Amino acid sequence: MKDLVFATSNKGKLVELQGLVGADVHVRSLKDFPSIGEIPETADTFEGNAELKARAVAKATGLWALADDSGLAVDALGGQPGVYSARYAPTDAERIAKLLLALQGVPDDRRTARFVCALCLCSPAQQVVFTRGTCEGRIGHVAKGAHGFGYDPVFVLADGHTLAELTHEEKSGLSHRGNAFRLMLPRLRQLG
Ligand code: ITT
Repeated sequence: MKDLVFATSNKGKLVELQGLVGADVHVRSLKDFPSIGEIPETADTFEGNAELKARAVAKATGLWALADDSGLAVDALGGQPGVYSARYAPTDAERIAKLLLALQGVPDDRRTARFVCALCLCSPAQQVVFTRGTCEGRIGHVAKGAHGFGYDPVFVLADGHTLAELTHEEKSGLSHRGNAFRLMLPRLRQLG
């Protein structure tokens, strides 16, 4: 069985990705490699940041590394918070409050948004491949639901439910991370 390190310290992402991989790959996380520490996300694209993280972790561990960079692009805010989604405010609750305030008075038909996820897989020899997944929706007016993480409670799908009202399995079936991951799966099954 191959070892794969998920280059993330976000527990919500790890839970989602672990559920997607299945039994063929032995998944480790950055918790198994505490000496690696925080990897600065200095790029201005999702792919650029995913690559920085995947390369750093593959280099430090000598193992295959998979990293995601993801975020929320809100049309009425010109695509913000985008790659700055994690840094938009200090906590999930404050990020949601800031987003709802920024969209105050914006009608439903102009609250369209999408989650974007870039995945980068890096080999022990530093070869990289990328996939990208998206998930379309709009920003609601109040937080709803207790599952998921981040902006999930205000991200409303076409059927009116928020992502936070879905189970892990339901979310993975349609999420940006799930979509990017499914595109990466054939490559993960052939880790050499
Ligand atoms: P790592 O860099 O350690 O992976 P992070 O939280 O800093 O963790 P990102 O830089 O990729 O991750 O930031 C993505 C942010 O976008 C994340 O913190 C959430 O606020 C938001 N986000 C991404 N995917 C999400 C999802 O599936 N549901 C809700 N919010 C999400």
